[in-house]
Amino acid sequence: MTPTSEATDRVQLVFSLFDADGNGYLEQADFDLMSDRVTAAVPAARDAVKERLTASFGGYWDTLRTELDANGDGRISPEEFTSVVLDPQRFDTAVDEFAEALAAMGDPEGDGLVARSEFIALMLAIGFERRNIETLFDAFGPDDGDRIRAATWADGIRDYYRPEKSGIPGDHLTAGLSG
Ligand SMILES: [Ca+2]
Ligand SMILES: [Ca+2]
Repeated sequence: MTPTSEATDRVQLVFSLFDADGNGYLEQADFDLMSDRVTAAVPAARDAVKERLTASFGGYWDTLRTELDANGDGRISPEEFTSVVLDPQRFDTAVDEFAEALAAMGDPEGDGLVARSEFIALMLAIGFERRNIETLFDAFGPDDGDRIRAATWADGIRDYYRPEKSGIPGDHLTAGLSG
């Protein structure tokens, strides 16, 4: 399958953000940094929800290392990472758990809804641009109380990684980026 250019842009953005220490490779340390940052973004979230998100970051990293580290140096280069969009089913389980765990962090009351403030806090912690985060939230169709369904967000995260998709809400996150 040839990924859409939008899918390639989305995945390149993920690489640049998940390279939390900016050394050009994905490593365990990046996921530890990212995990600490994102779980701190919603202090009201229950410990079990934070622990689930921490575990999902760990599972995500384990999957990347197992599936993508072609040269076995314990880190993922940008070239190795491009396989994410070429063979997405290998990552479905990790992405699915990450999507559910992140959306749950945005719903500290457990009512199935995510308020704009929590959504922005979590997405800023991951490293997305604030303007694009706001546009994405609007694209998810917030209700009169300015909340979206947690399930809508989780679906949006899964779509973000789909190589065949273009014109999805998640494409707002790559707006204004070059390359
Ligand atoms: Ca790194
Ligand atoms: Ca490698």
